[in-house]
Amino acid sequence: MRTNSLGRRALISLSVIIGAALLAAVLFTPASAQSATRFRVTITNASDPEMIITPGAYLVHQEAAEFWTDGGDANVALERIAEIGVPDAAVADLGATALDPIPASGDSITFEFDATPGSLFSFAQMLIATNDTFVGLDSVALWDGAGSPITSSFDLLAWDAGTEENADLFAGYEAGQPDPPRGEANLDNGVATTDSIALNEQFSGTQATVSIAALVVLPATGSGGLAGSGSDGFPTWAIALLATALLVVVAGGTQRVRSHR
Ligand SMILES: [Ca+2]
Ligand SMILES: [Ca+2]
Ligand SMILES: [Ca+2]
Repeated sequence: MRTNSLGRRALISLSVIIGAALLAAVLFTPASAQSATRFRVTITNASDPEMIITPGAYLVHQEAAEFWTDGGDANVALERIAEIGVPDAAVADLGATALDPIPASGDSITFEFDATPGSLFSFAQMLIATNDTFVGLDSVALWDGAGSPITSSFDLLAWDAGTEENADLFAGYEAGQPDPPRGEANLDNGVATTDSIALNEQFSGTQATVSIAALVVLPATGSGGLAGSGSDGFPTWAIALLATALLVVVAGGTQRVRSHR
C-alpha cells in the first residue's frame, strides 16, 4: 500500500507540475516569442486641394527608415512613387507590396497583412498634381513598449521627396507633373534636385488619414475571443488546462484500481 500511495502521489505531482508548466509557458511567454498578428490598415484620401492619391507601396520591416525617412535622401523606390506613382522599384528593391490608387477625397483603400512582434510599418503614395510629393508613414512601430500590438490612427501631411523642383500644383506635364498616358517619360521630366526628404510647404494640414488595427484571432470553435491559438485554432491555454485535467484523472484512476487489490 505504501508503494501504491507513493506512486499515486508521484503521478499526481507529475501531472500538476506538467500542467502548471504548460500553463505558465502560455501565460508568461513574452510577446516577442509569439506568432504573427494580423493588422488591418485603411488609408483615406483627405487631400486639400483635392487630387488623386496614386498607386504606391507599403513595407513591413525590421530596421528603421528602410523605405524613407524625414531628412533622408530618397531612394529609387521612393523617387519613382513620388514622381510618377509607380511602385515597381519599391516592390523589386525593397520587397514592398503595391497599393491601389485612392481617386478622390473621402475614398479609401483597406488591406491586411501579418507581422511578427517588433515589426515596423511604412508606406508612400504620390499626391498626383505635384512634382515629387507624397503621403506616407515612416517606420511606425506595430507593437507598443508593453509588447501589445497597436491600434492607432494618423493624420498625414505632404512630404517632398526632394528629387524634382516644385512647380505650381496642377501645373501639368510640361512643369514636370505626371500625365499618365506618357508613362515613363514622366520620370525626370522636371528639374532634378538632390534635396533631403522634407515637408512640402505648398500644402498645409492633413492630406490623408490612416487607421491601423490589430485584429483579434478568433478560435476555430468560436467559443471566445482570445488571441493566441494553437495550430488548429484552439486556444493554447485551454490545451494546457485540458492536459492538466487529463493527467489528474489518469492519476486518480490508477490510484482507485490499485486500492481494490
Ligand atoms: Ca520637390
Ligand atoms: Ca516629374
Ligand atoms: Ca527625379
